[in-house]
Amino acid sequence: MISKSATANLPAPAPLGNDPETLAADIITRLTYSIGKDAKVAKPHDWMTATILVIRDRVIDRWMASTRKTYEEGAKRVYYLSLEFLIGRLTRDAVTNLGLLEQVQQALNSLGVDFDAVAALEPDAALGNGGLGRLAACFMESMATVDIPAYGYGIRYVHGLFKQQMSDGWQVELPETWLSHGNPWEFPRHESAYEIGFGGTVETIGAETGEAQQFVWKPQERMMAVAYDTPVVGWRANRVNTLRLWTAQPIDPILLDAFNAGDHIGALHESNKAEALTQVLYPADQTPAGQELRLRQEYFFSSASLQDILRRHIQQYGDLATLPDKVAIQLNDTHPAVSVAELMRLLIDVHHVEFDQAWDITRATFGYTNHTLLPEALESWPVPLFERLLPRHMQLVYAINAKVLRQARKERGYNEDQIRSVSVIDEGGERRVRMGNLAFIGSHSINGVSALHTDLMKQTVFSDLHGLYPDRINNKTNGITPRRWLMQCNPGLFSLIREAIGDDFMDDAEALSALVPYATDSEFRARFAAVKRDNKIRLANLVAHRMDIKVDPSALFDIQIKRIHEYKRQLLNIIEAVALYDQMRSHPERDWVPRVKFFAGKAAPSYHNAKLIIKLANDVARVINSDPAVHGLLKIAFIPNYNVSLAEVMVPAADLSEQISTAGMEASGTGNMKFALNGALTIGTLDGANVEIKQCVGDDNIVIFGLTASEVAERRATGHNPRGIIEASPELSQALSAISSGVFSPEDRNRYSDLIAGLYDHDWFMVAADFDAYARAQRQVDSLWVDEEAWYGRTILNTARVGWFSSDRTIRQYAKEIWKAGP
Ligand code: B1N
Repeated sequence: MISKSATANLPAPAPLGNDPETLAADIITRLTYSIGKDAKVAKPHDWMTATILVIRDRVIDRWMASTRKTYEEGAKRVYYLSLEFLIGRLTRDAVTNLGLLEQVQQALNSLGVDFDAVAALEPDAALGNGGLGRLAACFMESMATVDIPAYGYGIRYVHGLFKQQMSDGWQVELPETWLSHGNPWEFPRHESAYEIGFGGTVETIGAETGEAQQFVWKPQERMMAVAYDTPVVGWRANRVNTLRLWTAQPIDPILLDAFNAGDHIGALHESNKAEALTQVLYPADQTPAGQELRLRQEYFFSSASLQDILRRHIQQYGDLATLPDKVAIQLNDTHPAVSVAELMRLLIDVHHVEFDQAWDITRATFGYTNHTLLPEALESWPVPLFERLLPRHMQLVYAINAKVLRQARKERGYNEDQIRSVSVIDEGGERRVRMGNLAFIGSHSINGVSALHTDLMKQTVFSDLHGLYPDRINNKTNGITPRRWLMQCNPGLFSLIREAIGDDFMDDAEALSALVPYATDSEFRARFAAVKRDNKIRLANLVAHRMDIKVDPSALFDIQIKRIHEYKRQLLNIIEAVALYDQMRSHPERDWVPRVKFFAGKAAPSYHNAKLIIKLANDVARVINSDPAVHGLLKIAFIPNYNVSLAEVMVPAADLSEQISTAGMEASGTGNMKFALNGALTIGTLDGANVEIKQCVGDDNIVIFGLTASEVAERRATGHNPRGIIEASPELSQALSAISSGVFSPEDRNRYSDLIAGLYDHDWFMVAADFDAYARAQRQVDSLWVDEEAWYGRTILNTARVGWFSSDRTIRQYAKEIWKAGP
């Protein structure tokens, strides 16, 4: 044991040099003494690990200083609870934010090693499915940038999102193993471990004696949550925050009694069960994943995080009454919503706070962000399951619910329909616990992620809760970090902008507006076009190498990258490609604009239609790409295994960004922001943040089409006749009959008949309803494209006017309006 007096006079760590020579020497030192490799035989992975360790060392002083400062100032801490953090690679991010990119590049050069090659070896940490997880990652970087003392809490999945392979055009899922070479960015914290329980019974004490009753949960199963910390470096490294991910471990790695009795496998049962909990990320993005393991993951990370938060608070302040003054906890969707009941349990059962006070503390501490209104994505758990795993939480949920319903009846005069809608328990059919309602009533702030989405929240799923608590719902339009999504992914554009308008935009993305006058400067337009061309050549090389598809970089690059989902309407895009192909073949004499349609994205493994849409894209690509009749004027490429790193190559190469969801269904979108920032025009519906992007870039610099959210709602309510619409559109009918009759699937002519029949019968996603408008909008894009000068004028205005969509702005709004934290 090291005593306090012995630690008082310890020397400070030796200062670290940041010049290329010192960095090079340190890399060699790490290679030798941390990895145990001679530079002469070191493998590329060894260089990567040594480089990361050297960069990591440069982060640590700032990290410790940030932690110390928060403590000394008694500053409020923000905790972002999320089941997903789609962080991607960290090295380029850290080195850019430290301002050491050039020095590290030179250091490695002097050792005969290429930084880009080393950086490319880092596995892409895919601890998330899509936009929700990537938003959490952008927020982490922005919270460090705008100097908010923040912790991200999540799960350290051993297997992140599956690897997507194409087998004869079908998606096949393979396990992803990002930790197989170790993870030099993380620090295991075996001392930060908490016990997590499941199941068992609740005992009541004090019932007979007339004293205040106490409840003691006796879980049947117990395991440990152990922390792994990753530093998150903010821009210019002013602050370094912590991403703390939990891993499950057994309390007893091996059951000695069973082992000694000869049951060597049974002795490992508990151990295996604990470890299974944090093995894999659920690959269901907005598709139901209602298994018990998911609820276990949710409770596991919520409980560990709350225990950690309370320990830190009590250690510094000694008293839980001050919790809301010093702690803000943001629930990233309903995945951590069981935290509401867990905080109540910890306050009441463990810290002996009285119920009403515990409820006040809870509501004042939590904020809840809703990311979707899709009914199938709104989490709810069968009451019997919830009760079996979390018996004490079930009691608390009933008690909280009773309190809210009493208030709704008494103070607001709610009728029985309204009571049914605000209740945490869904009583229609099998009784279920609604996690959205629990998160809502347990939070002082409920936010949507775009202006339209927030309005729809008030009007639809939460209308009666909104009536009960009219000041709680607010909007925080999403954002993206301009460090990763401009400076790092598009160095050519970054330098061009810097040369033109100076450095201000590096600290304030809205200063990009200084580019507006350059939109009419023909020399600047030409240079902007040249940067775009270089980025397109890079993407063209990628598809040539990876897929053996040849594309012409002077063609219009039209890109749709996101999860594959019917509401996102990749199908609309593919059908339009088929219709265009028909037209090109029937009218070879016309001046067709050369186009490459790129797709990438993963489908939930259980989502049949989404997987079929991937196969269709590949089938259509095969036919069109090899048809000499179109003279290469139309090409299609579905690039496998979409991830953050692939997005970093595709986004800067886009001329056209496809944001074509059925209006009212995409809560915000964030890809739309990345493309606009990198100088692409958007073709899109008035959905999610597209509405606000349009307001920023101006109507002439975006191509909007299709039904509005209220028109969609009205058609769904009054009945929609897709068959009539299809029959009235010769282009659409022809494309649909080609697909459903097997023109693209001669080996299985009925492959798409059900998919297409769905469009004739109900067309829930308004593909038929929006087709003509979409096809017209695409031809309008063609006509804009041919006026090259004007095209680049418009794209420059996109870059210039979307600085507002920086996640720094979003985070400042959360900090000021929800968390009451930060400078
Ligand atoms: O969250 C993003 C938004 O930009 C997107 O529009 C929205 O679709 C996305 C269950 C989700 N909403 N809901 C999810 C993810 C995983 C899961 O298991 C739901 N993802 C979104 C950021 O606000």
